[in-house]
Amino acid sequence: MSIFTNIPKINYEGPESKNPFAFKFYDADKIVLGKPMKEHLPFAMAWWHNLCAAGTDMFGRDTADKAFGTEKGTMEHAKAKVDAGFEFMQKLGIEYFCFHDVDIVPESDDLKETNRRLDEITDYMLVKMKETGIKCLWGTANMFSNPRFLAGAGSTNSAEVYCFAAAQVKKALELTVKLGGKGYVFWGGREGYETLLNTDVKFEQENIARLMKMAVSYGRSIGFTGDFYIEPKPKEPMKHQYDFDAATAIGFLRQYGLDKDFKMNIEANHATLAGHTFQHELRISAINGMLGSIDANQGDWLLGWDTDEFPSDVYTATMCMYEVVKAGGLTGGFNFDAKNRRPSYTYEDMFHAFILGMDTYALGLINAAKLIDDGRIDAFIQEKYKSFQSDLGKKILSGNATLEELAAVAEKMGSVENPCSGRQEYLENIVNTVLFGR
Ligand code: XUL
Ligand code: CO
Repeated sequence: MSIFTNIPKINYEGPESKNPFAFKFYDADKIVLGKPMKEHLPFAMAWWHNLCAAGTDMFGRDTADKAFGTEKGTMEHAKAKVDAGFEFMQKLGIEYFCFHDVDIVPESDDLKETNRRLDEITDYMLVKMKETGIKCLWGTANMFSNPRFLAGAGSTNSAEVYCFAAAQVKKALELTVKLGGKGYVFWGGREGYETLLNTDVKFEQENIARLMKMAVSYGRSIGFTGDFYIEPKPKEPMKHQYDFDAATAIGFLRQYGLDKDFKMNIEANHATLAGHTFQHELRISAINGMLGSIDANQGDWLLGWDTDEFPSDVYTATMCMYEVVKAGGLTGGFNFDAKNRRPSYTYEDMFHAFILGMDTYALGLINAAKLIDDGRIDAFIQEKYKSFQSDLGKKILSGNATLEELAAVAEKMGSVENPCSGRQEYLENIVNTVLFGR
């Protein structure tokens, strides 16, 4: 049975089109920088926002109908979500989805029953995946919604609660392997603290690392060959979350010997909450060989929380794609961890949102390709650091110079000026010209 009966298959019609149910920029098979757009942009649907979230916030209840003709909280509803999700992805040409365990079934009071439901629903999902060719990008365990995790999952004070975290990770890994997922995500929703008065930070961080180590060893033992990801976020729900940003998470992974198995899943809105640009987080991950996957959304500069909006900011998407292309692409993909605004409550709005996100990233890719082809930004950076190509520069880069030697060079010169202007405005002009010039 079709859910989205009034909505046609979404095709590319080009920027002149006024059809709201068409892509204006995302042209899946169009070749950009040597490969089709769809290969640069493996898009994914987030099960939780698209099929579960219905608009409830701290001030009011659901506005959207995500019952899909069934009663919520039942396995019939879980199956209706699968039907709706696959129809939705097919209509948009989305090839991947991401899920938490509790997105796909109603959680029971008994773990064994929840796991049985998970087996049942993933059997059904596998049938749909075979029928449609749609794949799993990554799976994860929700270790933040259930009250047992009020003081953390890997970071909990209770050894018994820790066992439930372990059980959920174990099951979610099995499901990810069953569905052929490329990645497995840890987002530490309750892994942090409200006050140091009641928190042993060292103890908690070591226990998170232990849980991750167990996950790696179990995952590899059941045939999971993909990447594990940490998804950094500085705050919300906790006042301070341990995976504050990419640099912090990378340091943590190295400290505990997890860096060979893990990469970053960078979310745009989390970057801005950390006081960074999205591009910064991508660059820090890329230069450390840890740019894995992206949660493609955006926040609001006026609001201090995670608004999870669909991406519309073309400058940001351009700089994102600039980083991704330069890093040689992602091992993961672009997961729209984004939700419709609460007043946009219809099925049509769900499609407008994805068309917006996909077109924004297509524009980002087209623009990034233009900036790279233009070459002036790269040329400027080459020029800026060229003094390190001199004999003196090469000596410093070799790591064999001493402070005494370099101080002697400086003393001989007496004074110095930096010969190269930063030229920020010149470069920003180039970006605008490349984006908007004909
Ligand atoms: C929360 C968030 C999560 C993760 C998966 O801010 O981004 O949805 O992506 O747990
Ligand atoms: Co996310």
